[in-house]
Amino acid sequence: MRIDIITVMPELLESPFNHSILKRAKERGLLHIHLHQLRDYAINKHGQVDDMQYGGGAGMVMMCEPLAKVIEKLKGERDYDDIIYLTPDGITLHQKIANTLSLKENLMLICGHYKGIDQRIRDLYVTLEISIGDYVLSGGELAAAVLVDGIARLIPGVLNDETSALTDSHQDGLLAPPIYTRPAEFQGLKVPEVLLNGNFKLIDEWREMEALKRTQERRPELL
Ligand code: 6GU
Repeated sequence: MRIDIITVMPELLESPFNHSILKRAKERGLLHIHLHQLRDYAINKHGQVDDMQYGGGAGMVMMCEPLAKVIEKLKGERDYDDIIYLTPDGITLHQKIANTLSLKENLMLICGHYKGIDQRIRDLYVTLEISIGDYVLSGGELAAAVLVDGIARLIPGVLNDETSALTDSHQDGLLAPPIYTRPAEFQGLKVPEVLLNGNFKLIDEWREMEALKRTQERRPELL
């Protein structure tokens, strides 16, 4: 999968993709991330990419021309499955969306800043608008990092134990059950007996029950 990210702050996105699973995905050639500095497509030599909004009001708007220029350039080089704008008024990111996007070949991500981008770029180019939750971030970069992480770990071959994504919270519509490792007793708290006896049928049943219980307690609307 190739992901092109358009941003005025590429430095903010360099580190998140160079650790752990995403790093491995890149090293295995399963994920290619390309950062594009929007200011390289600015309307003048001052690197201007934003302007005041029509109708008045506080906050700058990211202008059409620089965005159109970089989007057109990239579109001329390959076909994109989706051009995604990260925005708090998009659809809320959900595991199903991550699953779907993990099967794509080429994605383009646009990170907004200030008040956001000119509506005409959304009308002309954007095919999917995603928010990562009902709260406000100061830009789309951290949301893009969240989205890329959520997608990349689902690309076939990225996770070492192929089944491990299947038991994540949310993958089967339930929260994950409690998990334990050594020691068998810590500060008086014992690992549940069922996990120690090697009866995998019982263990599966226990995990299923605990997942249901946890979901019922914390996120009943998921059931
Ligand atoms: Cl995608 N962008 C910004 N700026 N804030 C957000 C968001 C995105 N998702 C939730 N809050």
